[in-house]
Amino acid sequence: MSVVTVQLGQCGNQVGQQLFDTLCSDAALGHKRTYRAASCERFFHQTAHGELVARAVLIDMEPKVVKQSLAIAAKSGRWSYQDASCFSQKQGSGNNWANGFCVHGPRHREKVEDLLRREAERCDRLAGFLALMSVAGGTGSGVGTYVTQCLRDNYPKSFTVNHLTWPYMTGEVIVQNYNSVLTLAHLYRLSDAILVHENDTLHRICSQLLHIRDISFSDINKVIAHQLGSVLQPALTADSYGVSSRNPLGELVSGLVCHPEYKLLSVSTIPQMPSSSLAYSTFSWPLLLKHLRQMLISNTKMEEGIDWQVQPPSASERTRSLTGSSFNTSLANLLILRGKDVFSAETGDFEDGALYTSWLPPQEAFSTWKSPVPFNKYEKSATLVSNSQALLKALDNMVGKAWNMFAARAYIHQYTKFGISEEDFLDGFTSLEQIISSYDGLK
Ligand SMILES: Nc1nc2c(ncn2[C@@H]2O[C@H](COP(=O)(O)OP(=O)(O)OP(=O)(O)O)[C@@H](O)[C@H]2O)c(=O)[nH]1
Ligand SMILES: [Mg+2]
Repeated sequence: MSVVTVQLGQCGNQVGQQLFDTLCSDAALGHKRTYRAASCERFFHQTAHGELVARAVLIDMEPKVVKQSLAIAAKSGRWSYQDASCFSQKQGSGNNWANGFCVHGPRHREKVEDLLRREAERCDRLAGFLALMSVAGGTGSGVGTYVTQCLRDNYPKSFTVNHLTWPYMTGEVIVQNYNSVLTLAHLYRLSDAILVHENDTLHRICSQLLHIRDISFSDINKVIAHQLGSVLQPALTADSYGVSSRNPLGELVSGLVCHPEYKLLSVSTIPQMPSSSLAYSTFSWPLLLKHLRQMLISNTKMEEGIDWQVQPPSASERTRSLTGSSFNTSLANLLILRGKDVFSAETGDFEDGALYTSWLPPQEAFSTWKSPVPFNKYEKSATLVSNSQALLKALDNMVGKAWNMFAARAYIHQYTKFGISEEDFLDGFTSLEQIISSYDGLK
């Protein structure tokens, strides 16, 4: 089945371009023809001359980044975008969600829907839509939310998954927390699942694990693409005798989002290291999985600095609700393993009931996908997609800062002038407070 990717705004377009590049080069490395064919069917269509064209729609309100994405893809010589699948205008949304959602979105609805329809019709079997965007700017967040609403209206039976890049906490955009609150509150009603990468975490991975000095968005986007690619490339949904996953978005949603109140998914991958070190490193499944499990329960988002003190609560501590404050309780986890000897990897430690909320049995809460094909030059790699309390602190922080600004009535007029009222803000705060309290209450 095929996924239509929708790239929105600067961040969405830059992340998307890197994602397709990673998917394409990984599929070319994969020795198995079936893997390559399945990956291509999922993310590319082929021209009569056999050239790979991304199944993507590129949207931005300013022309520069879309143009750059087209040029970089064409220059790769391995794949390209279709010019006719792009939509851009002359001026961005000025970091204003309301401008994107209330003005640009509705104004260009027809044209954008037409592009989406054409791309969907090009798929023999449509798995769903993957929308890529940042939450801090105006186009990705505002137009992105509007487009997600259009997808929901026009394709009610297809899966829609949003990938969101969260801004640096210290932030470049003064109103980033307003834009984030409005995006998240709306997407929670529209999207099937919300995958999140935080720029702060990605930055730390680049500096501490990949040893990059002058970190650029391109470096950061490679990390996102690596992690997302390791989720989305073909895999078997059970053991060696299992079936090949057909719909990565559908299976992601059904495995991880069992309740509409819990849709926030975080991603961690292990190992991650400079490509020059890969040839000299060997990994063992037990060690990789031991580290990944501890990263999960201690909510350490990368291998460096794992807190080994954090342990799951005992049965009696759970009954007395004595979960340590640093213990990260999960609702559901999906573990994706790729590479050598993958079917010998023992994943039982992730089925420990103490990791999960008491209202879901661990057999329901935990799933694995496996592929013997090494991913993106890593002999072995493990990625965990987790519906857990991992994003709770960052979300609470974001909402708190937005609330403080709102209480001071700062910049509100910039939103009301495009049609977003104070009531709309209050509705957003109420929904997110509810989500925070639900995740906080996971025991
Ligand atoms: N990871 C990552 N973050 C990015 C990238 N480009 C921008 N950002 C982040 O995205 C936020 C700004 O949003 P943009 O995507 O630039 O904004 P936009 O959607 O183009 O909206 P307008 O420019 O307001 O029309 C900030 O938090 C940036 O840190 C990128 O390529 N990668
Ligand atoms: Mg922009």
